[in-house]
Amino acid sequence: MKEINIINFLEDNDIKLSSNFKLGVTSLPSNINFEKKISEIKDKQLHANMKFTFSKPEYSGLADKFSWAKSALLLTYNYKNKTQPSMLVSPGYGQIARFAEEDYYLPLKNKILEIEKVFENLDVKFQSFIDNPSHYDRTFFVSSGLGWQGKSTMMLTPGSGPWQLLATIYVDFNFKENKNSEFSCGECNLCQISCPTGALDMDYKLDSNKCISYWLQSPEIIPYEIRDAIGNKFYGCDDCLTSCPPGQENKIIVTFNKNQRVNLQEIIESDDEHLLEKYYWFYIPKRNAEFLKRNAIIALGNNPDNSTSEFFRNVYSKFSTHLKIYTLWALVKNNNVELCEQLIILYDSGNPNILEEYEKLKEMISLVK
Ligand code: B12
Ligand code: SF4
Ligand code: SF4
Repeated sequence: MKEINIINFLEDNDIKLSSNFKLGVTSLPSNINFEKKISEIKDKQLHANMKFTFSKPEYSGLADKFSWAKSALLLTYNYKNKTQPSMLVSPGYGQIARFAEEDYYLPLKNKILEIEKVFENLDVKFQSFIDNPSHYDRTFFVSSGLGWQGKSTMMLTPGSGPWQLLATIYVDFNFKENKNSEFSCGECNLCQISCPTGALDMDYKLDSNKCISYWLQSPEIIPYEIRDAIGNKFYGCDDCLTSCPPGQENKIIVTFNKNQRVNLQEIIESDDEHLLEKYYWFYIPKRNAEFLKRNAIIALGNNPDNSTSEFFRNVYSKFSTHLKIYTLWALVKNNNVELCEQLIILYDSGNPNILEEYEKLKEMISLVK
């Protein structure tokens, strides 16, 4: 059967792809199956017990899911502008990773909807996936010629590097396949050196147990050494992306993007509903705003300003035990053991969880005293 070029097909159907979008095609069946690799990560416990694609690797990792599908389209959205974020965040402020500075999945979803409409009108069967637990989004990236997988595990394209989000459409239509690209990381290992926790010490494998991006989305209690490594990060981590040379080919202008900086005291004092609405596109465990406030307390502990201790003194009594635990850590971290002890005596001398935490903190206190 005659194969159609996807770009011509979209043009004929009045769909324009701006330069932020790239599109690759893999013919199906493809014989690609990532089940083994995803299971290997899971078996070695590198997935930190996350569910997502790890729940059913035999399905999420399978490229040939649908017997009716003849092609898989991989659409990518480059969310990087011609500017680089500055790492210099003022005291009292936290950082949001670039993929989450606004809802960048929205332009991708809208473009997918536009393409779906064309298939609908032509009565062609399709199935799309974007950041869906049932589908490993990186499946067709290499086979459709868009680039390669880096040692950071990120999918990279010359020019946009890792700064891209991925979506897939399975379709019952024969499109002309793209060729595999022949790029690689070569001898580079800058992402591995830049990762503050050593989460990328094994080439091409991420140990999520050490990944800051994972911990800032986790409902578990964050270990002390990870809290230290989080620095001023409030949501997401970009250290293995900012260091990646293929993402730096544009002229770099260091600038502040206002959407990337957050006033941490404001976050901590915000109304829960307001926070959930403001950051509706964030992955927040159980949609509980408490976890965003936890992240903000850690970032403030690592990046305090002159008013931080006084602020914690004023808000402490209103906090849940969970947030108090992080606040006490933040005070000890900033050498304010006296205030830490005062607050416990004042409000929590009968709270076994706080007393237990204080025992652990004493080890830290012996180091800072
Ligand atoms: C779970 C998840 C996470 C977890 C785990 C990430 C991970 N690397 O697995 C956490 C919370 C840590 C995370 C963090 C981030 N994520 Co995330 N995440 C996902 C999700 C939901 C599933 C990923 C998955 O299935 N992992 C399973 C493991 C097994 O896959 P893998 O790491 O790619 O492993 C492969 C390699 O190890 C490879 N391999 C093994 N040995 C070898 C050897 C060689 C030589 C080679 C070449 C390969 C290789 O085989 C494995 C299987 O293919 C996807 C969305 C989706 N539904 O797919 C988004 C996704 C991967 N995340 C994305 C983003 C943007 C991020 C962050 C950048 C966000 C941020 N700034 O904080 C970070 C990046 C961290 C990093 N270095 O990966 C994008 C990545 C886009 C891209 N360009 O690759 C995705 C695809 C979402 C999307 N739709 O765009 N994420
Ligand atoms: S996201 Fe941050 S912590 Fe995770 S692997 Fe990349 S640099 Fe390391
Ligand atoms: S920083 Fe270097 S090694 Fe890491 S993903 Fe980018 S090119 Fe590959």
